[in-house]
Amino acid sequence: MFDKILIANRGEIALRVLRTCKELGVPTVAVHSTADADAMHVRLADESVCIGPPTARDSYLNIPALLAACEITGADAVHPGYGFLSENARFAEILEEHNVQFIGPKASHIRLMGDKIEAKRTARRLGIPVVPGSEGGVASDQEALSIARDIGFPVLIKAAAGGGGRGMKVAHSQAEIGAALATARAEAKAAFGDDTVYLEKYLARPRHIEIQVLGDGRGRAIHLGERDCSLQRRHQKVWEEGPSPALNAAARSAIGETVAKAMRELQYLGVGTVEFLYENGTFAFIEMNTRIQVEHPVTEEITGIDLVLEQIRIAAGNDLTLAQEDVRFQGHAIECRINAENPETFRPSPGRIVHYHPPGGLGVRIDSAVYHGYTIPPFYDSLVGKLIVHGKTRGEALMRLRRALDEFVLDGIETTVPLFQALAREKDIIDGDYHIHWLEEFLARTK
Ligand code: MV4
Repeated sequence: MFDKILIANRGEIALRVLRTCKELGVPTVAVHSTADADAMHVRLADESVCIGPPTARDSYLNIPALLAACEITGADAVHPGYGFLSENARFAEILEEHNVQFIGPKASHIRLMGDKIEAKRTARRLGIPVVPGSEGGVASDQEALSIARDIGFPVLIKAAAGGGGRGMKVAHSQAEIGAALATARAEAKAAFGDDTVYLEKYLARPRHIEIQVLGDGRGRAIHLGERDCSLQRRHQKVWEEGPSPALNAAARSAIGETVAKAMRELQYLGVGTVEFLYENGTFAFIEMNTRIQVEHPVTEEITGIDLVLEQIRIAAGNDLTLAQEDVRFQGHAIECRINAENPETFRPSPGRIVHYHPPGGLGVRIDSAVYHGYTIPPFYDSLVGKLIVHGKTRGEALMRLRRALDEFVLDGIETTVPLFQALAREKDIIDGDYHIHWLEEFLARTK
């Protein structure tokens, strides 16, 4: 096991990693910007190092400062959390060059999945169903048109360096394809410095279902079921749950086994999430994330497996000891991302928290780093905490969610709690009848 783990992150995920380190008995180092001197992760870590000014580029993304912090404290491993440097292959390599273990996948796999064309090519080669479209990048209007005629309109142009929805353009007909291609290319060039684009069949109202995987880098890999993350706004997930209301046990193990087999072949190491669009009973791969995700507690609640513990054990060179048969899915979990935002306009609402009393009781988990009197700084994302409920059935989880939300006291700032109180009482949500555009349509009609 590692001698000391440095956590290159802040907020609730820094705390989440700290908790597992404490359970493992591994000493921890927190890093923080000058804006985060009062943060909970700094208080709970064994040691802390200030790594720079508030701007993330100068602190949480500052690789030389992080290396210096490892050197000063003697940390022999770094957990990157999510966001920041978590999917930076170069960071993983640099740590390795300095004999510090990156707690995450092999740099080659991070790089592979960062290129959306290569990721899709790999998925296809490994037998994972993909969205119909171009084999690689599209070079010309003629090529795009020819593929679009083959697969049928509408089509979607995506950036190879993209992901997260930036630089996507829909073309509904032949007449729109030239402009869509030009706009997508220009946006991709501006955003990522790479104008490579590819083309896919546009799926109108799919669900977003992602499969959690775990591999040891030596050919053992399992799946931990799925999360349904269809409820999102502007590509920000809002509500995630598992199992998906759209799948039965047979569909789950079929797609799960397909993905696990692919990860064995790839010799994937660490945790990963394989993202699909799901429409008319069909899965179509879009992307793979090579980090621990915000919504990982949904999987932890339904499997009882500590994903951060597995990440650390595997990064330390241990074999995967969990077999697929050991994974038993129990009940249903729902996560709500509570943001410091106006629940109607979604305008950020940083500031001081006065009166904080989070809900508790059976089946209620709060992953948050805020406390009574804490001031949320304006420099980072607006996640205040995650409320995760678990129940024997989806109905019980929903009942518990309504109860927990009504119990929540978090004053001094605006939060999205009222949005979740409304969602947990909506018929379509109660019926599990939603897709990736449902939330934005709901917000437009209740405005
Ligand atoms: C799509 C799609 C429809 N058809 N691909 C958006 C983010 C990026 N990760 C992939 N995205 C989409 N790709 C095809 N072929 C619709 C989306 C999409 C979406 C996907 C998942 C969750 C929310 C979304 C919201 C809008 C569009």
